[in-house]
Amino acid sequence: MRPSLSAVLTGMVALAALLVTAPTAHAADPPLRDLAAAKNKAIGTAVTGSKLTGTYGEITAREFNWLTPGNAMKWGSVEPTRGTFDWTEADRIVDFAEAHGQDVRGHTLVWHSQNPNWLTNGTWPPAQLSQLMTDHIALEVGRYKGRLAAWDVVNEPFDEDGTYRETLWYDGLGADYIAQALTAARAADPAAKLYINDYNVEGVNAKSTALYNLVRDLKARGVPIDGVGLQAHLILGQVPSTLQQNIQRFADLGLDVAITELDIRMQLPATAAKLAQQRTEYDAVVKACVAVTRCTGVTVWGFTDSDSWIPDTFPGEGAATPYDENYVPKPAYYGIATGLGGTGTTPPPTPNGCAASYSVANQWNSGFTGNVTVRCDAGSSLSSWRVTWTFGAGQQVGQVWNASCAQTGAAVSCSNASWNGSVPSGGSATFGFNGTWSGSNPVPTVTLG
Ligand code: 9MR
Repeated sequence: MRPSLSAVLTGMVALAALLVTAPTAHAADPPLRDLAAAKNKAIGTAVTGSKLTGTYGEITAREFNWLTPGNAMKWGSVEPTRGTFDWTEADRIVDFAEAHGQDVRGHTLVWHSQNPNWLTNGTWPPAQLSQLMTDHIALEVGRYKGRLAAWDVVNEPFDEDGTYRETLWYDGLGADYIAQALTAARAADPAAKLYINDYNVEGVNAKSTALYNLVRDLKARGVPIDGVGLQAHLILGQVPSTLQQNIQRFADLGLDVAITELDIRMQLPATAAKLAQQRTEYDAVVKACVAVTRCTGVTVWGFTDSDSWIPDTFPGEGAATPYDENYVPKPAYYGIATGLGGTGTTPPPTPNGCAASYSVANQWNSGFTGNVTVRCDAGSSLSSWRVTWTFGAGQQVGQVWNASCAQTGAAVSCSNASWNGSVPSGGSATFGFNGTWSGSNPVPTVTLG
């Protein structure tokens, strides 16, 4: 019997769908640090020393070849009381890095912020201020002599218009504090690369041109300066188009350039479209560095949204880093991988083989749609699952699909539906719900149990 026309068409559509969705074979990507090493680049992250255990420690060790202490080496952290030092956190980070074959970027010696009160509130004649600064540098750089690859010696010396920022240092010592600090750092550790680090200097603009003129003049005068740090605290949709050109002009001065504090923040909720755009932008920033030989690498300012400064500083914004609060890699992670020459198709291992992640897919006046995905690595699987979390701001789960959920107070517990309890090796299951919120709608930490 001849098949009917409609049966033929149905068959053709099914075949076409098969051709389109058939999985393509991709070479697996190694961890980011291996991709970076193959390009002779650094891939770094800011870290909190006290968190370097468990999953946080595993990811830090596996994915990164450079670490920057986010706060641990700042003056206010190491000498909270004059003459009384606390090196615990800083030592922990340096020890961890050495144990895992990672370089450390010291951050930071001379800054206007996060200084101890005794220093900020004191009245210091210029000679004494200069002595305090150079003694501090000699002590801290000397303590880690031979162990740190680079130092952000001076942090954020400029205002947006390219004039010097009026700080304790500038007001007391004039612009010469910068040369004094660099000279003291070189004396304390001749092997460490010395940087000036600032933000909003990623593109060509008044501030980056002031930085350019400064380092050019320092070099001409023989003041020790090895590189500039472009912090790169960026906003989604606003990656400067002149980034690579700007990196190149510093490189052409004979200086190294590092992207030192990359994050790309967005208005919450983080929708799939925004996260996809963020992936493209992470890829573009990394590629701009890879394209310039003297760009040494890229450091992200915290690798997980649970360890990012953004939500506290910019209420309503966040999702700025490559991993979510549950240590599940976001599209941005794959953007870094492709930026470093990887395929961007290989999920990195998940802690314990399987994990759950939560995202707000959509949000309006008083409602939102949440999505939760349970994912297993190759070699791990589940026959049933339960995901729990605690809402932080009075949110309430309403209609649920592809799971059944119960909420008691702030505590939510969701179990698989009859048809999606089994998560195969390398596979995933997703469920969703509509909820209500008011005031704020923070993403909770979810647990797979
Ligand atoms: O990540 C740091 C955060 O934990 C601190 O609260 C904050 C205080 O200013 O400093 C953050 O790190 C800054 C870095 O040292 C210099 N560039 C800007 C970073 C974000 O503020």
